[in-house]
Amino acid sequence: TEQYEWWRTATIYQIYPKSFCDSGAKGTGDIKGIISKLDYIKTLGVDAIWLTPVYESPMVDNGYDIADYYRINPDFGTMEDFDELLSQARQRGIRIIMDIVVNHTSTEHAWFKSALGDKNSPYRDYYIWHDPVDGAEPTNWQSKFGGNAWALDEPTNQYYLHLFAKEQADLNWENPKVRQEVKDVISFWAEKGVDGFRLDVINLISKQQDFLNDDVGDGRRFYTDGPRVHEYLQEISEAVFQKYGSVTVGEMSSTTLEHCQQYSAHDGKELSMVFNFHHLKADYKNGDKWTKAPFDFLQLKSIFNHWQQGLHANGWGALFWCNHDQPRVVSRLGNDEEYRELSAKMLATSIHMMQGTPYVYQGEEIGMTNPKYSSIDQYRDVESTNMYNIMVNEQGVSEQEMLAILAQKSRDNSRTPMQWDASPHAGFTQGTPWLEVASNYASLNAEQAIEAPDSVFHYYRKLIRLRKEVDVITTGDYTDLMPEHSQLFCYKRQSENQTLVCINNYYGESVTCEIPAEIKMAEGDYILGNYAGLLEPECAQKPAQTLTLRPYECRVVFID
Ligand code: TEU
Repeated sequence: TEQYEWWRTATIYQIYPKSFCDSGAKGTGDIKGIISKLDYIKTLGVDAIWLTPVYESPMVDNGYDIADYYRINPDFGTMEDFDELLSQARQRGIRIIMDIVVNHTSTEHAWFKSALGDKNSPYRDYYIWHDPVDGAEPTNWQSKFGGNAWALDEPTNQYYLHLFAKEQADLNWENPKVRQEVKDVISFWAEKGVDGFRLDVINLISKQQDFLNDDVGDGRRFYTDGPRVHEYLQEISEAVFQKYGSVTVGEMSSTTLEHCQQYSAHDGKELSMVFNFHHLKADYKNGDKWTKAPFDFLQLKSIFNHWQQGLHANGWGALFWCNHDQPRVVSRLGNDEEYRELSAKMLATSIHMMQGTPYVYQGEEIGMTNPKYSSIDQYRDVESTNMYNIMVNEQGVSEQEMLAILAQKSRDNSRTPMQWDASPHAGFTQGTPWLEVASNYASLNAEQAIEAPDSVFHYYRKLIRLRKEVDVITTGDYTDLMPEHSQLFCYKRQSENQTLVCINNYYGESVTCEIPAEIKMAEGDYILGNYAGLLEPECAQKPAQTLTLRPYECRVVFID
């Protein structure tokens, strides 16, 4: 509906506060640090900031374990700091989107502390408890962070469910009191003037109530896109999101297109848009994250095709490569050395010309890389350290092999401190950073990127601006022109009065291709490219029968 339209031409910037900017010498970022960088964010040209959790939390999972939804974690600052952030952002025309984690709470939350060990607690039924089966866990479901998903409460001899760490207990959404608490929490932040919400693993909130063993999988089929999830979302949306006009993005774990069409339908009854992760599994071996594998390029394209076509006119998706759970895309699908800048620009182009709302994760806009850690002591993430223990100590994977896997797959790859300048610790903190800065910061940092007119940073500014200027990027339909090509990703966007082609070489070797009949370029029709000179009149050559794309080259062009 009309009032929501702003986010269809918007780009959203994700901040992971712990690693963004420390206003002092704590070694961890804070809200004051974010405020000091608002002008930088404004220069980039984004419309909104998605702030990952800043609530009171023991930080077992860096804030995704919330202990109090109504308080700011003192490590990040105070409620006054937060209000100042809201107002400073608003003065610059930047909206704020908060992260809401309501599939689970921290086991340090007052509700859980009351529920634990006491079957008569008024909060017992806020969580999911089951008796042992044959003296052991009620089901064989696996935690996303490794191990069984149930933990024992000895005094009552019942287990509680935790789909993530054992310090993150799943809430019982069957209980209407829980749903009321969720509405109260979100209303509190909406009342403050927050513009929208990112809903953490929101498609996992409704569990099948028979709690069966999973004979063929890890249990996810019993709670992913579960039986009452759409009903719950409609209930929250009607009570809060629609009332406040909030923009919402749901994080959907292992979801399907059909469900996402419903979550993000244009009637606005559930959410504005969805994150799905299928395209980020193109480098999993047999669906397993904890492997080392090259990415499957044809599969990657076919996943994009499926989602771009499926959500066109029937929903709305977020466009992204990076977040705080994913390795850096330039290290993952591009080349983080010789072709770092070219491949960073190409990868950005190939999703920013699609339909949806792009998300840029802090540091992505300067082409930050994985840090290439070589020792387990450098990692902090609960998932990484759990998986290290399980795979090395229980499954006999060699330490060297596991370190190689972590260097590719660990979530800490994207959580290294933001590289601001060439001063010690990349200008992130006056103290010792909580997680080691990547060693390339002297030559890869925001200060340099701002100074260099052809940097990745200025290229992202162009992409963000183009989305606002070129209608077809927001409205056009989508066709893959070369689905079988093993090196090029070339797609067309078409609306009633504009047609645009985006062609990307995903590899470090040049490639010459026949120009598809659809591409009839006139002189000067290029609107974007990552090699110098393409947009100069003398270089905007009318192509002949063939087109040669250099390593990681991309071009965007209007066609007749
Ligand atoms: O992540 C949900 C999720 O399932 C993944 O992205 C997960 O981190 C990945 O599959 C691990 O391999 C969200 C948050 O983004 C993440 O940071 C939290 O740890 C998680 O929920 C629990 O709240």
